[in-house]
Amino acid sequence: MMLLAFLGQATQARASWWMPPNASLHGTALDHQLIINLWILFGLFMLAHILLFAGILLQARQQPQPLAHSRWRFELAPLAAIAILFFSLAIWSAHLWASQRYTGTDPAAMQVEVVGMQFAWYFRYPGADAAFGITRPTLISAAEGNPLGIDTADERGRDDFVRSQLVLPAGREVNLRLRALDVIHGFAIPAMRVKQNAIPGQTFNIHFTPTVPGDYSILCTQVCGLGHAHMQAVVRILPSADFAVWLKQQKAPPAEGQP
Ligand SMILES: [Cu+2]
Repeated sequence: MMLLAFLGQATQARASWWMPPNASLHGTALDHQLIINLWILFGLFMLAHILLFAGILLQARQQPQPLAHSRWRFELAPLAAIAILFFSLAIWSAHLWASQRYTGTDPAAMQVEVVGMQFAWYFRYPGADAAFGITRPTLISAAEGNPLGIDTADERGRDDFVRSQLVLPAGREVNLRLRALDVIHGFAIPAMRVKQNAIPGQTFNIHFTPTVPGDYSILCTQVCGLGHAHMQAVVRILPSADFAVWLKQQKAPPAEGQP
């Protein structure tokens, strides 16, 4: 009965301690890789303990003998096998990660700039010209509705608009340009299986395809200061027709605090 009650509780708790359901195209492969890793590690853990207890029981019955030269083979072979296994897993996961970071983005991908600063995320859309305008640190003024310092003297920047909520269409690839204005922040959307640091002075690109419409949490995963725990935002994935309507409604200059 105790066990049943525990299993029941564990199933209920699963929603909070396991990852949220995947809502992106590449996430399926990542989840698959994680599950295989966990099963392999569980198998090795069990095997190691079976060998350990078998060794203890056998030792208790037999007189200890000096290590024979031929036993090296039995020790080196499993060691080599485990090394090959771990290297293969590492190469496989690095390959999956690189496909999100380093391979080229679809030319038709949405472009959005994500800027982290203590303690908020800002999302800049390039507007109708699909090009981001120049930003200048001296123009940064959240009070004047220009938190990223967009220079309106640059024609490309005039139709840029900045929002505090990320809105994306389902089924279309998006390329995020990640920047940080003050310290290192960690941009993470657990439901999209996306995670990448944003570092001042550098721009990182990360691309993915959201598949399931809905609202998902965006978190900061680097302790970036006292307000770190509150550095959260929402990504809203809309069906592509709804997204087109939303995009039409957006106008530069940015309206502060409007999704
Ligand atoms: Cu942060």
